[in-house]
Amino acid sequence: MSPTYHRFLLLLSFFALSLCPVFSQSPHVPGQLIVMFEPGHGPDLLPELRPERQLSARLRIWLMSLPPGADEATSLRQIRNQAGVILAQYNHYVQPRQALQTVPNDPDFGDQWDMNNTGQNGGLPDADIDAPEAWDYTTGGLTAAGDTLVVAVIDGGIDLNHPDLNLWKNHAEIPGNGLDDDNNGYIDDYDGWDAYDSDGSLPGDSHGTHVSGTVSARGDNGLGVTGVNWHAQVMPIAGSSGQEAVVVEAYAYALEMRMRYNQSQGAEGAFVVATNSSFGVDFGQPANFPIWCAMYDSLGAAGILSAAATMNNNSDVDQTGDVPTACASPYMISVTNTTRQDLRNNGAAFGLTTIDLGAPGTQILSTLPNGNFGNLTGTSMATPHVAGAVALLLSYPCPGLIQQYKSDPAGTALLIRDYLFDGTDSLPALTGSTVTGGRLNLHQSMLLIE
Ligand SMILES: [Ca+2]
Ligand SMILES: [Ca+2]
Ligand SMILES: [Ca+2]
Ligand SMILES: [Ca+2]
Repeated sequence: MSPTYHRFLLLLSFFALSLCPVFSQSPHVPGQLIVMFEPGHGPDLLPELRPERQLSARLRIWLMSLPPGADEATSLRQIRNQAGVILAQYNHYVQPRQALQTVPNDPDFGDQWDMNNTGQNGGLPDADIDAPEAWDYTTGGLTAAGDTLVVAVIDGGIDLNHPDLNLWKNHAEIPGNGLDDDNNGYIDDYDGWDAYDSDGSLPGDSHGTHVSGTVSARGDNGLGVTGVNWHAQVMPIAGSSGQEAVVVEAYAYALEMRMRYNQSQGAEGAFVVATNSSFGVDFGQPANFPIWCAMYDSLGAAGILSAAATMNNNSDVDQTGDVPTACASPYMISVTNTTRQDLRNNGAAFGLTTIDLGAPGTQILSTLPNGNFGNLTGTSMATPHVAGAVALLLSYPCPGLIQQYKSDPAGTALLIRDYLFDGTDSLPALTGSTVTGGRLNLHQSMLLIE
């Protein structure tokens, strides 16, 4: 990341401070203020307030009470402007965050170390993405403005009948009648799109079923596992291997649906906020794949971030190249694979300038065909945590965030990416070998929105 670009991101973060005014007034003790005075000053400076007690003699901090009936906001503003006062604020209620963790009732959740690592099976406690802490704020599904969040999973196919998956459907399309009912250029695209055969009939696939469950298996439904999102919808698009032409057609479907949503204010298309690609061309050189790499900029311009799995071999992508994870687009987030000990899986690639962050990808429990559940390992399993995280952050109950996202989809997508990067847990195993030096942490990224 260039220094200029980093400054740009910092600037975006600064503006983001005002995105969530609803949350700027947390619950507080009525009529009480905490005031920090300059040296040589104290409660005498504010004779209309009653000093309750001194909280720090060294820092000159006092708990004070306003006179009965005083308007809190007006008083606070005046006191903040008073000479001799350094800081003044409400006396907010504070809750023990640990006790608030939102844990779903899915029976296999205890084996999902990626979401909540308790040290099960020899893991390192807290080597996880802090999902229960993040779910205190939102469990995904809708934006603050009521948009249904959709993640396009481009893979080999999917089990369309798995009872633990949240699957998107194109309700404007009538399946199987040979007509393009919604006039979007795709015939019978009711379940998604199959870019292998250019039709709406999706093949089954264990890899795609597993990846989709990590994005958004149904949470708290008493069955199986839970995804990063409990309710967001997966748009399955088949087209993760074979020829590059298939991959381009696959991405183009996700882009078309989001562009239609943007241009119709949500009346048409789908609110695709992220794509997931757990495939690629090992050691591919981006210069030879200009159209594939440029798809990420086109998707980004529409507001879509794309999570991409890097190679499953112990290589430095900065040196060797890889497609897509060496593509230059800022809207493509490249992901490597971490273990339950917070180490980089030694069969996963890295790169100080090319691979952005790590996410859990080793022995990940998720959905498998025919209603099954099971473990898989690979960068493929790491990446959907990031794609799911994009949708989870956009479900944060902040009207300002979603307003900004709709008025500036591309800029706000980069802001979300910045939250993901800045919220990572720094790990020795990733420092110096990835852009962020860290592993995804949903909760810390969510706190950056506030
Ligand atoms: Ca944790
Ligand atoms: Ca159609
Ligand atoms: Ca049709
Ligand atoms: Ca479930």
